[in-house]
Amino acid sequence: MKKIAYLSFVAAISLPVIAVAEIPADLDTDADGVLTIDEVQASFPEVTSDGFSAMDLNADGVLDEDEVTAAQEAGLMPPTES
Ligand SMILES: [Ca+2]
Ligand SMILES: [Ca+2]
Repeated sequence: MKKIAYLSFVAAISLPVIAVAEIPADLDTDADGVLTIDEVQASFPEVTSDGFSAMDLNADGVLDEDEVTAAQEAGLMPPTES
């Protein structure tokens, strides 16, 4: 039973649909669904390029909603009001 519950949990968190979109509209000024460093720094000037790189887990130069969520949970980006 325990293993089945675990697999169900993994399946659940693997479905993007389950995740609430966490890209705040007031940060994503061009509304493309990801945050560039310029968009992040517009709201959080204290975020450095090194800090941005730390948040950009897949190093594609932008933060998607998973990376924003992870960054906020890790305290790298201040939580935003929605
Ligand atoms: Ca954007
Ligand atoms: Ca990224």
